[in-house]
Amino acid sequence: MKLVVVGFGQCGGRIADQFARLNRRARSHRGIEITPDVFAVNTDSADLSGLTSIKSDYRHRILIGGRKTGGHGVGKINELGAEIAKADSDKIIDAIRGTRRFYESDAFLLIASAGGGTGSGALPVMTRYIKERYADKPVYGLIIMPFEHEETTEERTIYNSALCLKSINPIADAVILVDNQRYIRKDFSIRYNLAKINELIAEPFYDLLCAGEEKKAKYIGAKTLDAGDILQTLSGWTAIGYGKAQVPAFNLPFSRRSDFRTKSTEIYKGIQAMDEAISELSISCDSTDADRALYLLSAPHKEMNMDLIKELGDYLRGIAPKATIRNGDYPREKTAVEVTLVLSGLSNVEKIRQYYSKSSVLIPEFKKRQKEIDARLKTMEDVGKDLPSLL
Ligand SMILES: Nc1nc2c(ncn2[C@@H]2O[C@H](COP(=O)(O)OP(=O)(O)OP(=O)(O)O)[C@@H](O)[C@H]2O)c(=O)[nH]1
Ligand SMILES: [Mg+2]
Repeated sequence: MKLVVVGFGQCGGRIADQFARLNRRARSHRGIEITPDVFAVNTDSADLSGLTSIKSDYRHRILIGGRKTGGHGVGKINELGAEIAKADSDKIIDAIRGTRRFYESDAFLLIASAGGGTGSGALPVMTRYIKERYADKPVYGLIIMPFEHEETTEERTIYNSALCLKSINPIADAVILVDNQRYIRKDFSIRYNLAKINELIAEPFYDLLCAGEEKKAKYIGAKTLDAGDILQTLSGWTAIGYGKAQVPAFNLPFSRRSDFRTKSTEIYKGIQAMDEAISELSISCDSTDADRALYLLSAPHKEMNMDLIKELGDYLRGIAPKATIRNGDYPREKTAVEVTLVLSGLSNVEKIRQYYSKSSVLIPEFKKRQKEIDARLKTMEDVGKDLPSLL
C-alpha cells in the first residue's frame, strides 16, 4: 500500500520525517516504495529546518501563515492554526498535486499532535480540503495525544485535543489514535526522547505497507495482505499495535520441522507476539468493541504454517468477537515472529470521552476568565483616563 504522507506542526512533521526514513529503508532493503511523497507543513520555519529526511525544497517543507506568525508558530491556539490552514490551503494542495506518480498512491495519511496549535488546527481543515479535491482517495488521520503531565499543567492541551478530535472524526475515513503516554510506560528513560517514540509510532506501518507491494515470489505468503484489506479495515476510531517474539537464528534441523513440539513452539511464539501487539496498542481501548480487525503475521518462512495463522485468528476472535477479521502472512528473512494488529471501528474510546467532558467544563471557565481579564483591563484604563496620549 502506498501513502501520500503529510505532517502538520512540529510533532506531525517529525513523524512524517520518520515515514520518509521508513520509505528509504523499504527502498534499499526491499526494493519497494511505500510513500511516493512526504510533506511537512508548519507555521514555524525553525521546525521545518530541523527535519532531516523530507526533501528540503519549499514544495515539500511548506511554511504557512508567514505574515501572520512571522514564522514562529501559533503558540498553541489551534483556532489560529485552522484559520491559517484555510487561508493557505491552495499552497498545500498545489504541492500535493506535484507528487511523483500520484495516481499509484492508495490513500493520504495526515499526521499531527492533538494538543498543539498548528497541527491540531490545520489537520482537520486540510482533511476536508483534500477530501473535496481527491474524492476517490481515502484520507486517514494519525493523531498524537499529549503526555499526561501536559494535560495536568496546561488546560489548553485538553481543549485543543477535544476540538481537533471532534472536528476530524466526521470527515476523515479513519483516525488512528496514538497516546504519547503509552510509549513511556515500560521505559521511563525515553520520556524525553521523542525521536525514539516517533520510531515506535511509525514502526507498525512498515510491514503493513510493504506486504502488498512485495514483488519477489519468495516473500509472497499464502495470503497476501494488500491495500484492499487495509482500506476495508480502516474506519472511524482506530488503534494499531505491534509485537514480536525472537526465534533462534540457527533453527532446528529440517528433519525435525514436523515434530509436534516444534509446531507448538511456533504457535506459542506467534501468540506471544500477538499478546504484545494487543498490550502495546497505540491507545487504550476495549477490543470487544472493535467492528473491524486485521492482523499481519511476518516471520521467517520456516516459522510460518497454516496452523499458526489459524490459531492467531481464533485468538483474535476471542478478544474481538464482533469484528470482521482480515489477515495476511508475510514471509521475510528475520529473526523474529512479528504481528501487526489493527483494531478499527471503535465506538467507545475512554480517552476521547474524557477530553470531550473535560473541555465542556473548560469552555464556561475560559469565558469567565476572559471576562475577568476584560474587567481588570477596563478598571486600569479607567484609572488612566485623564492622561494625554502620545498618538
Ligand atoms: N510523539 C511525539 N510527540 C510530540 C513531538 N513533538 C511534539 N509532540 C507533542 O505534541 C504536542 C505539542 O504539539 P506540537 O506539534 O509541538 O505543536 P504545533 O502543531 O507545532 O503547534 P504550535 O507550536 O502551537 O504552533 C505535545 O503534546 C507534545 O508532547 C514528537 O516529535 N513526537
Ligand atoms: Mg510548533
